[in-house]
Amino acid sequence: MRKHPYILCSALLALPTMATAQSERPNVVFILADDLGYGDLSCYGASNVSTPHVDRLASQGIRFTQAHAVAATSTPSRYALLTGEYSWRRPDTDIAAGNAKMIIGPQQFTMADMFHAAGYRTAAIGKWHLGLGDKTGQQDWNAPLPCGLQDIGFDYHYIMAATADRVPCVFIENGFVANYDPEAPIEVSYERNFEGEPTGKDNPELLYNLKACPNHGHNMSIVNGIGRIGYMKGGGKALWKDEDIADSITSHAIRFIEENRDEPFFLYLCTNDIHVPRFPHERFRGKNMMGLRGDAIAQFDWTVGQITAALEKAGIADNTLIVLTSDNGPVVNDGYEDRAEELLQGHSPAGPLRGNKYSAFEGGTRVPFIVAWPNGIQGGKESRTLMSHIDLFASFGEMLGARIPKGACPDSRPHWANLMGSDRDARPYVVEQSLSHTLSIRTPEWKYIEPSNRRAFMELEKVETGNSPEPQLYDMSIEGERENVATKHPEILQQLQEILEQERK
Ligand code: NG6
Ligand code: CA
Repeated sequence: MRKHPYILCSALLALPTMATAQSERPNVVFILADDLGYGDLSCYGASNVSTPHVDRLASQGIRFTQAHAVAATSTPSRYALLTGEYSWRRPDTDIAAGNAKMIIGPQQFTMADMFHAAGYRTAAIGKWHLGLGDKTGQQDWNAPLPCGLQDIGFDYHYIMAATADRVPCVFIENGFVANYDPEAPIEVSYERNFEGEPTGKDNPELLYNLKACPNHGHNMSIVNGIGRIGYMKGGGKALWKDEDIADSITSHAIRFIEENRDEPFFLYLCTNDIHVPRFPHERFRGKNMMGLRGDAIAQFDWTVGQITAALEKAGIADNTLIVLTSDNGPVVNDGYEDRAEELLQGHSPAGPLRGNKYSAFEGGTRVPFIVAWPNGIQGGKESRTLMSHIDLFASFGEMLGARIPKGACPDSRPHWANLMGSDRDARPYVVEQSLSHTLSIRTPEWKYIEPSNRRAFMELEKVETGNSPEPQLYDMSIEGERENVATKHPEILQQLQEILEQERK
């Protein structure tokens, strides 16, 4: 499992000026929300929902307004974050099925490997969505999986294989189904149903918790009165209840914090909130004016409050660095009849940005991004520095003084000082990837979206994809990407096209 024995960590020699002294190295808690939009938190302008715990974190740290996920959907966004390699370089990083094999190979050096090599205890808790096992569709869910997170640097994991709307609907703990029920062996298929098992399509009367939208993929197996993508059989007492997912994730994260209070740790904590199916615990359900989507935001905020309280209780809050962000932009209707759209009541999930999850427009990838670290950062700041998740790997490496093997995290650049609030030597541009692999180059002033013949609008989700057969150029001093100025500024268009061409090489 220790793949790179030659990497000596703490090598303060590697980056002597930036590396933090070993004794002061912070714990790192990386909180990755799912589908949480740029406008979904009160500290980013939301008013129909209140997020006091996140707001407090922002007031103690830095709130970034120009930070970007690499991609506008989950799997590629997470792949790039953990490997420091742009997802669009690899053809197999699109939204993964629940029975996809491990997308990050055991030979790849990940962000978790780096922390592990630096003497940190490492854990992944919550949504995974990067595949498990060594062969797609061939996993035996009734035995330990042959290839897993232990092979890419995580000492501990308690994860959902994919998303809550995809089977298998069980948690995996250290390579094996948690609460495994030997009376109910698990079978999973993304091709055909198992004989005698009801589906949302044929048995809509069994969808007692949430109905799926007609003509959407959420009409296959039914678990906990909710239709899913994919088919599964069995599971018994191991099956999750959607209303308890946030509690399970949070309690496992707290336990990891308590158990590791005395040594440095890296906790990669990915919430299920606020992805569909949105079905939070009854403590939250029915409480927000926007219905389930608002309730899920409140539940996300609760998780953040629980984590910060656990750090305080363990006496390690001051030397714990928290990064809070989202894997991609927001979507309102993502395939369940949860009334999210009709109940928005003026709320704009992407704030002032155009586009949503899936889009090449800013709403697809510009995400909330908060960094707090009482020992290292003076709070209450806002940063307009251009940032990308792609740089977190190398930036943490810079903080650790880590030695990174040749070829690892090829697209990640060290920008630790920017994370700490300085605006000097910032990234000149970020690359953004949409659902349909349309790439954009965004500088502080401009945004170029490459031409694409793919669809311009997603009907059910009501999402503008940003695709157009024409090259698009937007002046980013005006929020909203409304006027394509490509023909007015051919020289800028050409510059950005050249940058993209270079990056592609
Ligand atoms: C899409 C699903 C959507 C959601 C998304 C993944 C359909 C029509 N839509 O394919 O509901 O599950 O995948 O979201 O099936 S993500 O945030 O994990 O990328
Ligand atoms: Ca997502």
